[in-house]
This record gives sequence, structure tokens and C-alpha cells, in this order.
Amino acid sequence: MKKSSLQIARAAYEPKLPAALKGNVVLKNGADTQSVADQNDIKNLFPNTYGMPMVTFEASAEKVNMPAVNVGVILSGGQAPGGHNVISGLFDGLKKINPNSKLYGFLGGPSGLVDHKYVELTAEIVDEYRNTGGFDIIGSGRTKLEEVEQFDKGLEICKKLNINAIVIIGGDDSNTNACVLAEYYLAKKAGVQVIGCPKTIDGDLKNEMIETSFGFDTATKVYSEVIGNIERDANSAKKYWHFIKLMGRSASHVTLECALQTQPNITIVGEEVEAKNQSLDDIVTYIAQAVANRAAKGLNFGIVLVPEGLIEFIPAIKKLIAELNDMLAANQAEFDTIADDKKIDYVVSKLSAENAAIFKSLPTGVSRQLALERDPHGNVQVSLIETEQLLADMVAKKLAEWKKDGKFVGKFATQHHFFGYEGRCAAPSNFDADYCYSLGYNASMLIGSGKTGYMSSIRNTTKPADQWLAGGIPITAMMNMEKRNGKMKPVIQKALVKLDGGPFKYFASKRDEWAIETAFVYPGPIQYFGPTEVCDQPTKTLKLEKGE
Ligand code: FBP
Repeated sequence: MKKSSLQIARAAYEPKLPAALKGNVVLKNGADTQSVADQNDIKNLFPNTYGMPMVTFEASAEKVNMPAVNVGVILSGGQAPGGHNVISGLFDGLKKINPNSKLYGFLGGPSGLVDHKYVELTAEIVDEYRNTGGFDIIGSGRTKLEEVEQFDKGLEICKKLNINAIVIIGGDDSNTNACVLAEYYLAKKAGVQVIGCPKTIDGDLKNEMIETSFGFDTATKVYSEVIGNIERDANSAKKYWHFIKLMGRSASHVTLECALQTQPNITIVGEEVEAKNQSLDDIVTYIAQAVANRAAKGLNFGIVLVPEGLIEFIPAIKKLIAELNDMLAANQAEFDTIADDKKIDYVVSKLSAENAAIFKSLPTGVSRQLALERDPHGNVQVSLIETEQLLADMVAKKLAEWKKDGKFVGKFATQHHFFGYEGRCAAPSNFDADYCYSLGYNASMLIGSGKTGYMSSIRNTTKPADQWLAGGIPITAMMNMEKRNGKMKPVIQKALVKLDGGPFKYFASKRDEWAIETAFVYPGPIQYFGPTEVCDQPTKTLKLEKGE
């Protein structure tokens, strides 16, 4: 395959590891854990993996001879930059444990385990993918692993290949499933450990022990580069308002981080919309007012950032979605028999009067999305809803009314963009290249230490990689009970933007100034080679969360 010059130079990059993982390691047990909420329910559902201690690795002078281990790895869910480095770190760690260890990759996501589709990942294959973006080494998928039959099918192939452990690289849903699988195999004394790795560009899988999910750093840097370029275009042509939607279906971390990097005029943070109980009209009025204020100064251009999940944050729409979820779960069999063009009427007939009215008031495209098109986890596919276009149209309508009353004196021409796929497979930044390699290498150490039901954890990540801390957190410690498809389920608690957290507070202190001024910042493209202050910076979110 032909390679670009950057790809060739990048292949030679040696990811940095925490000092503790560089030589021989020893595992230290920390405090026992409990789940973040609903302790009794989680304990009952996970009797074998509940309450386990936090663990950390420390450097050791003693070399312990360990037997070879065979491991299967799965990439689950949306692509995120650095997945290949998790696999190369895992591969190198397993070979360090014992050169006869083997790594198998299950193909196309979790379904590869169930359908016994796999490849042995040799040094030759792994070397081709070091420091590259994408998940194409083995592919990814969104199949849910939650049925006992799937677990048993998985066990068959593990027995056949003599696999001692499975590593699931995924987001909150996939790691929840990893934990259920770990519990099942432990209860069955199947001899297969399960370890998770925190992946998602959305940045919503994090807590005290998991400082960030991998891919967030690179993806937000790619989006910020392009937002900066658009800002510069807007400031040059001075004729368009650009409405930019950013990926992040359940949390606004991506949008907030890009705002911190580029200082656009307007940024909508879904979590704030929810906390303030705002309606769609409140958001439209807020944007229109900012447009009118700039127009009064002769500035008929600007940038608006919107999170992909905005629709779901608007409380009235959130209530509607919750009722839709319950209603669809209860009537799925009947719903499936309804002809496509009658489905919307069917939904309206089953909703409460209040929600039916809101549902009918939405543009058809949005109502169809909410009711009909779900992903395999039952989530609304918010990336398909054109919120940026919807908002721009509604703002234009409001400004036209204001113009009649003399409340708006200016021009309003718009452009729309959606940034998501542009960043999900970018070549990992140095941060993600190092972080992912460390997560994978660390996962192999957790396996070597006999752990199961743990997530690989690398902390202290705003410091140079040498000072990073390596260890593991029991997945049950991150769980609570939530309603999914009409039933209460144990799931990893999603990390939303905290309105009292450092990143949001900084943004809130600046946004009025950014709204009226042209305070754009142009971050430029990710740099892989050069001064450390240019190449090795973590996200502003991470720094502000740590008070730096
Ligand atoms: P994960 O949560 O699986 O990491 O995926 C995140 C994401 O990139 C979201 O931001 C986006 O809504 C979604 O994937 C889109 O997924 P798909 O391309 O499968 O529709």
C-alpha cells in the first residue's frame, strides 16, 4: 500500500510509556470500591466482580517469569484516533510478559467473537498500523454483547484458541457489556478474563480514575483546526454566519473543548440547556440576539457551535424521547408490522397528549429520526439530525420578524457544517499515540496479574508521559442503574459536562466577550514533530479540570 511521507515518518514514532511500566512491574492493591450509585442493585447483579480494589502498577527490581497468555481483542463502536496504538501496546506488553504469548483480533467488532471471525495479529501486521488512525486493522462494529448465548459462543472460540483474556476497546455501553461478560465468565469459572479500555471521541467516559477517553484529544484538535480555518474565512469575507455541529451524541465535551480552543461567537452546551430548562425557542432567541448585537456593530458574520446531542438535552424533547422509548419497547412487535408511511401516525396515537403535541410540532425529518431510526443500543442517532440547519433556519425566521420591528438591522446569510467523521480516524496526536499505547500495554499487565472486570487506567495525564500513573479500576465502580429500552439496567454512568467544573466555568466567564467581539483563535493543524509546547499539549478540558 502506498504511504504518505508523514505516514512513513510517523511509523517510526516510539510512543512514550509511564515510568512504572517501562521495566518490571509489581501490582499494588488500593482501596476496595463501590459503585457510584445503586450499590445494592449493582452488588446483586455482579456478585463476583463487585467491590474489588483499585490497583496500581509500580516499577519493580524483580523479574517474574510468567507463562505465555493468549488474548483476543475487540474494537467496539465508533472509531477513535489511537485504537491501533492500544492494540500495538497490548501486543508489545503481551510479548514482554512472555514472547510466546499470542494476540488474536476479533473482526468487525463484538460480532467477531460470537461468529468466530478472527485473525492472529502477528508482529508484521501490528507494525503496519503503529501510530496510525482508524480501526481498520480488525474493524469495529456496534453489535451488543449481552445475551448468554453470545457469551457461550464467545467461550467456545476462546477454548478453541486457548484464549485466557479478552480486551474490549469501547465506550460506556461496550465497557458495560465487558463487565457483564467478565462477571459471567467468572461465575462460570471459565478461565477467561475480560479487560476494558476507555474509547470514544465524545469524551463522556471518564471519572476520577479514567481522566479521558482516548480519541477525544485528536478529534477535538482536528475539529478545532477546521473551525479556526472557517473563523479566518468568516473574518476575511465578513458575510456568513457559520453553524457548525460537532459530534458528541450524549455530552457536549467536544463542543466545549473546541470552543475553548477557538473562541467562537456562540457555543451551545447541551447540559446547560437542560439545567436551565430551555426550549428550542429559547436557544433560537439567544442566538438571534447575539447575531443582532453584532449586526448593530456592522459585523454580519460569526461562528456558532452546536453539540450533536442538543435535541436530546432540551427537557421537553427529552421527556418525549423517554416516552417514545417506553412506548416502542412495549409495542415493538405491533410497531414492526405497521407500514412505513403509517408509523408516524401510529406513534402519535400512542403518545400522551402533551408529548404528541410536541412531536407534531417538530420538523418531519426530526420526528422521523426520533421515532424510527435507532442504533442497536436503542439510542437515537443524533448524528443524523441536522440541528445546525434547523437552528439556522429558525434564527433566520426570527431575525426576519425582528427586522420588521426594527430590532435587527443587518444581513444574515448562513453556511452549515457537521464535523465528526473528519476527526474520528485522524492520525493520533502525540498525546493519543502515547496514551493509547500506554492503555494497551497496561491492559496486558492487568491480564498478567490475573485481573478481570477491570478497565485499564492511565492517570496524571497533564504531566509528561514519564510521570503518568498506571493501574486499573473495577468497572462495577463506575456503574449505576438506568432505564434502557423500558427496563432498568446496570450501566456505566455517563460523564456529562459539569456546569460547576473548570472547563465550563472558564467558558462561561468569557462567552459574552466572545459573542460580541471577534476573538477567534486559530489553532492550526496537529503537529507531530517539533517543540513540545506545540506537539504534546493535552486538551484544555483536561488542564482546566485539573485547575491548570
Ligand atoms: P462511540 O460512542 O461508539 O465512541 O461513538 C461516538 C460517535 O462518534 C458519536 O459522536 C456519533 O454520534 C456516533 O459515533 C456516530 O456513529 P455512527 O457513525 O456509527 O453512526
